[in-house]
Amino acid sequence: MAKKTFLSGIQPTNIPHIGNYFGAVKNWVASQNTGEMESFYFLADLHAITVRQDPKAFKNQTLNCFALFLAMGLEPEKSALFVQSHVLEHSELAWILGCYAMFGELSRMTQFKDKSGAHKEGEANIGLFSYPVLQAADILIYNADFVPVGKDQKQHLELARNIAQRFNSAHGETFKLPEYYATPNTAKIMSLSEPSKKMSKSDSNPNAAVYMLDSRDMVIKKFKRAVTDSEALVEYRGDDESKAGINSLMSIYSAATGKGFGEIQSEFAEKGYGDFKTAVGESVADILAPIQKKYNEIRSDGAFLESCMKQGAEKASAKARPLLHAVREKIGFLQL
Ligand code: AQP
Repeated sequence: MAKKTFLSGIQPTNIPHIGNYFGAVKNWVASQNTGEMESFYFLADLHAITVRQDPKAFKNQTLNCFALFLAMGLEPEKSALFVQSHVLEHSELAWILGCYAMFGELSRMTQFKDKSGAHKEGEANIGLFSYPVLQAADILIYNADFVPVGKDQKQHLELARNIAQRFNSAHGETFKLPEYYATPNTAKIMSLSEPSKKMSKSDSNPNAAVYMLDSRDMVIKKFKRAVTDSEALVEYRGDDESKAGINSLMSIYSAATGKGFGEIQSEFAEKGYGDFKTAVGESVADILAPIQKKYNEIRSDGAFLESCMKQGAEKASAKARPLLHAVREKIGFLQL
């Protein structure tokens, strides 16, 4: 039986944080290692230019993120690891699918409404508007079965399904309809300074997120400053908003140590938040240390990085090309 296809991406707009690791990449590595699915993981650099990037810093950041992908355990032999702009089929299919997406449906995307709100009326770029069409192309070009999107992206996945259905009904069965994938045991990691918000790469407060390349001292310091409450009780109460900070720190400690909430509660029953925060910081720094060591080795080997990127782009393109060929044929493009 053919393996199911699993796809996910991340923008190289900043160094990934522990939310990206515990909530996504760690699971990607586990899934890759079972070998049960054919996996595609990419750096979404085309998506990243909806916000103006400094070219030199952008190149450097993309290399950093690719090296980090490898350091976190993704392997080019087991998964297709690539940079989105290296696989030209994404852009071509995005243009085609844009002709099967409706202005009205794109205007209803809440992420566009939120992000375009930061611009003056009429000044949000077209890339921001058609972002979900490119996302549909990313997914449909590999006939992906599963896409592990967060809640904020569910609407985009729905759109990808609608576009696929529209194309299929016009030209006959071409695209598989992708399914939302809820990764089991996924931790949602919250901001350290505003625990009601998710930890985010684009947060302007550097203390809100712990980045994968933060030093041990920095990690411990950030956890010491994390917002909690005045109750001084290490107890998980999921539906109590006043405990959002402690709930989140307990989730992080649990993700880093594998301990359950009950066990954590007992461990810190007689201790204050200071001890608990130090323990969380140390447990996270222990996870980051070997990743950072590997990262430093990989990042300094430019030739190795480039060969891994090429390998990934070829793997991805080999899968995408036949489908794009079929799409071109169905549309009636002349093919050379
Ligand atoms: N805080 C989080 N907790 C758990 N999982 C998370 N992910 C992101 N933040 C958390 C998971 O990481 C993958 C990539 O998500 P992303 O939102 O960083 O993706 P992006 O396309 O790179 O988006 P932005 O807009 O660049 O990020 P932000 O909003 O951080 O500024 C996903 O699997 C996600 O679920």
